[in-house]
Amino acid sequence: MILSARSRAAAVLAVAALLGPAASQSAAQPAPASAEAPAAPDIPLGNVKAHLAQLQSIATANGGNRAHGRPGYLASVDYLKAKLDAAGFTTSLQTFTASGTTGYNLIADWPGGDPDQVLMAGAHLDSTASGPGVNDNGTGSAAVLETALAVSRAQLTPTKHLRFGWWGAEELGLLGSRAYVGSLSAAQRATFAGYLNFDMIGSPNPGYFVYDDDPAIEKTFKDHYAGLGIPTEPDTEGDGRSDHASFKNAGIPVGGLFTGAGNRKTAAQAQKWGGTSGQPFDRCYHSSCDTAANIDDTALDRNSDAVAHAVWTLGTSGSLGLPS
Ligand code: DTR
Ligand code: CA
Ligand code: ZN
Ligand code: ZN
Repeated sequence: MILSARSRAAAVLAVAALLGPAASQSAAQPAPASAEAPAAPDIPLGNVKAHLAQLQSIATANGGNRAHGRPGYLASVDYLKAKLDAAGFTTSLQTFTASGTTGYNLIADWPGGDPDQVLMAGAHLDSTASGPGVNDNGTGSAAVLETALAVSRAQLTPTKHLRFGWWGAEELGLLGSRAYVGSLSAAQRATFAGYLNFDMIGSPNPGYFVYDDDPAIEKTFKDHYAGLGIPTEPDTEGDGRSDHASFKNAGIPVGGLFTGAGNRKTAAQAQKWGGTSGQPFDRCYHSSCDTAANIDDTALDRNSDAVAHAVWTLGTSGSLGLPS
């Protein structure tokens, strides 16, 4: 399938390779709905951190970043794709052109589930040119990867069709996710039950922000955190500033998690979450010091578990309030 030409100020998109249409997945496992939804696994923090260490090494070996159009970006894609292929996912690389340079989205489909109810989880994989981008957004990328690998370890048979995505060129203006959504036909867009976005989920002075968007998705995250006794707040650093906006603009229900970027933690927030008031959630946001040391392990562990919780809960339910 080839994209029809779309004019955009910042990017000319040309899709070279796309995931197959949803219909082609219906021949896979019929995904019997079990009486009780299986419990989500505890995502091992060590596994997530091992992915971050690899992304840091990739940046170090490639001029200190993993930015769009730089070799560290494609090396990051290669690292994830090899893991997903080995775990039994059907992967595809979608190419697009942004700022005159080829960009890449990595898409991974888990065989089975209802092709007319796609639940997608995603994260941008590019950094800025300023640094390795381990919190922004190695954390979201690694948590989504490890959740996908946990789906494989569990050999999950979800009711919904599970798809995972890693976006290129988010830092240039959500360009990879816009290319992906723009490549979908109206019929394909209508198959999406929801899109879950994870961008910066291990900030070193963390907040626990849940996107205030689709109510059913938001409730899934909030209930999870309430059960752990961890207070959450709606995202405060600007709606529409990550890849979920591309999906929301196409009418797809969205949600996600965030631990904060350059904004400063208030005294009230430090009281409820710990950390340092008056300091940024991530003092290394878009800087060379966004390294493997720029992570709060507890926040990363909790949010990685929350990613898996949402994929399991929403992916194995009937509708849970999501449109079917
Ligand atoms: N898109 C981000 C940072 C960011 C700012 N506000 C939000 C809200 C929700 C998620 C992410 C963000 C970046 O990549 O720089
Ligand atoms: Ca865990
Ligand atoms: Zn960023
Ligand atoms: Zn980001």
